[in-house]
Amino acid sequence: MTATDQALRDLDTLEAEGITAFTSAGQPDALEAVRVEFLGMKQGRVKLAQEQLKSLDPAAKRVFGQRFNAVKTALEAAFEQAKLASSRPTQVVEGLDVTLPGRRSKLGHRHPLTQTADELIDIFGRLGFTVVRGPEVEDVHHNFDALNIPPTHPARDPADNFYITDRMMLRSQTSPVQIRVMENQPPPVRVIAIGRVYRPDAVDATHSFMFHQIEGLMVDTNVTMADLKSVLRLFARSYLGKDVKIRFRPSFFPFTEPSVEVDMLWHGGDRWVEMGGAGMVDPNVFKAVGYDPEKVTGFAFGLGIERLCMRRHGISDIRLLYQNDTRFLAQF
Ligand code: FA5
Repeated sequence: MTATDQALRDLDTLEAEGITAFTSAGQPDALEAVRVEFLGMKQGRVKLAQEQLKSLDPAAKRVFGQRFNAVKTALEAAFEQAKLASSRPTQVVEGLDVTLPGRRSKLGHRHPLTQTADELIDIFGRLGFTVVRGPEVEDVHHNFDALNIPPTHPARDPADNFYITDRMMLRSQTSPVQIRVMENQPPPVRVIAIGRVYRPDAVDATHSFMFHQIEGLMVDTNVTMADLKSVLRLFARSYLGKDVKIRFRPSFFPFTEPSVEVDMLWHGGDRWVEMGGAGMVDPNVFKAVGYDPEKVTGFAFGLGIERLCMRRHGISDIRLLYQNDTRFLAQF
């Protein structure tokens, strides 16, 4: 390697080390020390490199001189830039202390009613029920007629329902989904339907004008009332705990015969609250959907989801579920 080559290499090293030193200097004191080391007038490394020029022959001088000037300019620029950066304050915004720890943003989660619905789907899924859906804006035929509820029945009173037209309404129960399923598939059937229902009920601790129901329907050969009771007991124990007490009361629904109402012992243990209605599918309903009541039997049930959720979590008032108060919702 010639002396010129060596001198050019030294210039490369000088440039690389100088730029690194300027960029990492940081504080003004350190930067000044780096400036003296590289750009100092007397003993600076740039000055010393310039001294080398003198000993080179004219041809080498031209090559070395050009490169030397470039290195010197680069280092001066690096110094100016570092000086600017070091004089910039690190905490510029008034009233903002950037050294304080950050504020954690709150993570949302599923509403307790959605959690309840998901758990019910899970429990009934293990019992072999699949999920189906039906419309919330329903026709009177599916909400009443096909369910064996005659035109004169008090349940159809306009004061007790949200009619949209003579033929259409907001469904008052999830039972019309039973009809829609049976119209579209032959037996056997084992389904649940979850969704909103609407009734102009007076609002109190256990009643709302919009609430959710879970409907269950099982149709096969030889389905009995004993199957209905076991499924509902199994479900109640799974969702509300092994020591939950439920009772069946004889009742009447036009679309089941016999019919029962199912109560659960409320939290606190001092009163029974109705959880839902159930029964054996009435032969007239089977006829309306084209099933042969001589060949199949089935049970159906419809439970109030809000009340199940309230019993499970010890919630005393249904309105709490609809107020969207995050202090309440954050507990679930
Ligand atoms: C029915 O709606 C029947 N369709 C249930 C049924 C299905 C019977 C299949 C037989 C076969 P009922 O009106 O009782 O039944 O309502 C069922 C449940 O919904 C009640 O037990 C209660 O838990 C809940 N529920 C009724 N009204 C309200 C309300 N206004 N607010 C909150 N929950 C209610």
